[in-house]
Amino acid sequence: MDTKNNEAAAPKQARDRVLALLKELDHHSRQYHVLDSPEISDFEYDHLFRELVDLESAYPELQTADSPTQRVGGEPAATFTKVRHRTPMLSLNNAFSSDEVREFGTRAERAIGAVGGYVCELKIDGLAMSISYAGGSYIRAATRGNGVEGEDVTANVRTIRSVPRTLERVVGLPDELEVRGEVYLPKGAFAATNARLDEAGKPGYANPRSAAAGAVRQLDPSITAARGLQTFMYAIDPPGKIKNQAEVLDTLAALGFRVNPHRQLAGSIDDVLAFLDHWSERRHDLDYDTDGIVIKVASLAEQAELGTISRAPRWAIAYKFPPEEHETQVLDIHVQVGRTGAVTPVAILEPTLVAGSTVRRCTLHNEDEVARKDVRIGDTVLIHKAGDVIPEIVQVILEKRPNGATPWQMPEHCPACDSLLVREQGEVVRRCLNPLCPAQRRELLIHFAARGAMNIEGLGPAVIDQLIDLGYVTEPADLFRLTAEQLLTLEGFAERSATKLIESIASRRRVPLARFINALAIRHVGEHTAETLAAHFGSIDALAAATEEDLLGAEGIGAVVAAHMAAWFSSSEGRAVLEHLRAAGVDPERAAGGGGPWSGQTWVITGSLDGMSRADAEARIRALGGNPSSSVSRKTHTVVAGASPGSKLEKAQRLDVRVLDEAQFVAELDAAEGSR
Ligand code: 1X8
Repeated sequence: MDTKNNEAAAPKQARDRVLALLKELDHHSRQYHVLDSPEISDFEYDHLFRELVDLESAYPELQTADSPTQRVGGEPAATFTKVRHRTPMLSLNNAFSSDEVREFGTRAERAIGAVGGYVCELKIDGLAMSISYAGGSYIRAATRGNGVEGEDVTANVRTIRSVPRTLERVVGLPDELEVRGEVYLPKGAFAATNARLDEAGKPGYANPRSAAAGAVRQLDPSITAARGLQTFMYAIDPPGKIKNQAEVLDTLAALGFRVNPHRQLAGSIDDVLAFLDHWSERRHDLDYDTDGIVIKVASLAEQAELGTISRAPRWAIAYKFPPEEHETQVLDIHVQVGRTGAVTPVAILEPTLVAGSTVRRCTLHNEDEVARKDVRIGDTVLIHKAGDVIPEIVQVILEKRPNGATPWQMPEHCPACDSLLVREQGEVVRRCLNPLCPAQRRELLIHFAARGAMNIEGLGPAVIDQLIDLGYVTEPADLFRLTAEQLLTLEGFAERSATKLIESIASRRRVPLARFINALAIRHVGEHTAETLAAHFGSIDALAAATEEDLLGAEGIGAVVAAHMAAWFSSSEGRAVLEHLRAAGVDPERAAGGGGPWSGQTWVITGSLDGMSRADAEARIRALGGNPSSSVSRKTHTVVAGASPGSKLEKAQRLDVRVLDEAQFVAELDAAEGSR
């Protein structure tokens, strides 16, 4: 830092603080922008940043050229090619209160005399992206990176359905242009991504933003494609004849982009504040995370007049919603035994309203996590919801810790059956390995009856608990032997409801194979994996007879899942469960995959086909027992390369997978269909 000319001007305290802030911000900026794993909230980061801005403006001699206030964001990661943006992608100054929003308006008005109006838009908590078009065709996509240079993610962004490959014609726009906006993951897709990762035994993402960053940064575009990314675009560069921001949004929509419908033209700052108030309350109702409101001077001419200072425009500001963090108390820490025996500590909380719903408990994941956060019974803690969905303890408020609170310890024995809990090497969870453990049996039965599994209507946890307590049911097969007389002894059952439940159970003797496989609750096998296995093996007998090697031959089944499956089907408990179900008359439907001449084969179509639609081609593959897929791997049976095939063809060639052109494909289809 060059401070030698002004040694005396800034007090040592300020100088030390600036140094500390630079170091801290640099670290967090790298965690966020480069590594996609932030350690502090955006809100905390913004506050540190703001403190630095304030110190630098009070003591300009403390400002250095490499201060984060002088640039925009972090460095791009090394694996993607760098791309220079046509004009820098700016970042926005933040406002944390309505007073600061008013000050923004006052400053703008003072600078140019009068402001004609503002446009308010939701600030999407995603990844800023710049997408280039030439002659109406998609050319390139780049992340924001450091604002000047980003990463080339053309192949990945091409997979996002709401990004048009060709633009609708709009008069008055130049031939070459960049559009800008956010790429994000809807809350539902975030939950699905984490469920799949969990199923595969991999750690999930902390929030939709990092999940979106992870999806955009995949080296294999077919993984990106499967994650369900979405976009909202909000800027055009250069804007051609467009006069104001409302017109920018309308033009983007006319070009074929997805544009957020929630926007407000505001004549005055008071109107702006009404919009902020409205969305502070309503933002949790949306299917995506929004962390604030972007307020822009509407007229592009006024924007140009206001200009940009170093890193941010003077014509826009981001109002940040206060973080939804709440204090509550840890009343107790329970340990919960899951259906696979995994034991999870759960904090029982003083009920608290967070992000639109009441939180009463939250998972502490595992004993290491409890130790890392040092959560103790009686502690006051700060909680929030990751991705607005999953409640989490952010931190313990140590000043409020009661005297005598002791570190929490994981019990040595299962709380339900008292058998010794085992932590296997390399695992973070302890497990109860007793197959007869009542807690596991209960979870297993609940899972068996649940919506994604056998889907037995009217058979929820409360009924299952009573059935277990009364000794009517210990394993899934027992459900199919229940009588109406037995049900009448349960709380809340009458003649009609008892008959209805018996009928609803009986109707589930025949279910699609994938449901049945999922219902067995084998470790690492969830809905998605069950679908794959059903399509590949076709029948429960084929699956039960499969060796570990056979299992590895199914698309997307890795070594861990294959090992667990094989072990389950050869264990005496697993066999007993199956045999008893069979004896009770449960007979899952055969999956289409088992039948035809192409059963067990995975086919991938890339590029476009002349003679038929992709949907028709996939339907014909399926009808022959094959499994159409969107991603190429070593296990792919054949890749069909249509016109202008993508990277999947290259990958097929690299992996030595069989490739057919359209004519060969049609010939094989015809031959196989004839042979049926
Ligand atoms: C960032 C964002 C902007 C908008 C929405 N979401 C964001 N994350 C918008 O203008 N609608 S503008 C922006 C930026 O300029 N850095």
